[in-house]
Amino acid sequence: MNVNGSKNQSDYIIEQDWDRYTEEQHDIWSTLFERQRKILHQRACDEFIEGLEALDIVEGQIPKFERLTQRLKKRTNWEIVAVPGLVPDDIFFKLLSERKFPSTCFIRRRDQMDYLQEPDIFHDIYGHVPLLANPIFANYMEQYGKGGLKALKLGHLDHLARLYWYTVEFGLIQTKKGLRIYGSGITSSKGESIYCLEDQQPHRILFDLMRVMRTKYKIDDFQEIYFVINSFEELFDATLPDFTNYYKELESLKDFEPSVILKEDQKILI
Ligand code: HBI
Ligand code: FE
Repeated sequence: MNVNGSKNQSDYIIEQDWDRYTEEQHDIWSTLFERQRKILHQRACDEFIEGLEALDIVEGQIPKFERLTQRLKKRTNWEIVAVPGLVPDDIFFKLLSERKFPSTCFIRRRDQMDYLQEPDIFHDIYGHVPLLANPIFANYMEQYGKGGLKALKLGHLDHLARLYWYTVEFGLIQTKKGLRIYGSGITSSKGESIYCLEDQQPHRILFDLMRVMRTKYKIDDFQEIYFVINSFEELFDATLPDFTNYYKELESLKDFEPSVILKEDQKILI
């Protein structure tokens, strides 16, 4: 705590305490990893698979944050810091803006293999960290952190949070090999990894920044709409400008339900 009694970044950072993981917990990691390996082959984008390999995130055991940080530092100058759970928005954005990714340490129980609402180490490390080894995506995440701090000051966090949701968490990408997954909420979920690419139900539309920021989302079910980018460069470039004017414009525009499709939406066919 500082002199004003408010909390600092360091109040939320803990030790991973890797030696305390039990055999059962390493086993749960292995089960989740192996399940996703089979599904994500041909479904996740190449950058995700390359990131897993480059960072040596493997099936055998829960990764050690220290080793991940060593490897990430060399590639993109990111590091992993351990946190107990969700951290307040200002702390979360400050960490990202400093190229520090906050990861939870605990792993879900066996009766929670298919779904849990809060992030655990499988979601945070397996889902998020591989793309931090990609230089462009790594820069996007830092830029998002800086944008987050600005959005908080301007009172537009709700709009910016949708960008994170529909890209970092649930994004799809067009590649030469076809439509692929890059969002961590998908790559860490067995059911949604298949649903997002193969089910006829959800809408898949071309990424458009203002459209994304106007679209509400559901946190407790598969998504009803996915936004598709053409490249990480395109995503980075689209979100590079100062958002102040976008936020002004958004104040007079209405939000969309995730189930709604507009005539100007560019549908991506599967
Ligand atoms: N904390 N540990 C953690 N992980 C998150 O993804 C996270 C958070 N705090 C806030 C937050 N996300 C959201 O505000 C952003 O998704 C916008
Ligand atoms: Fe996440």
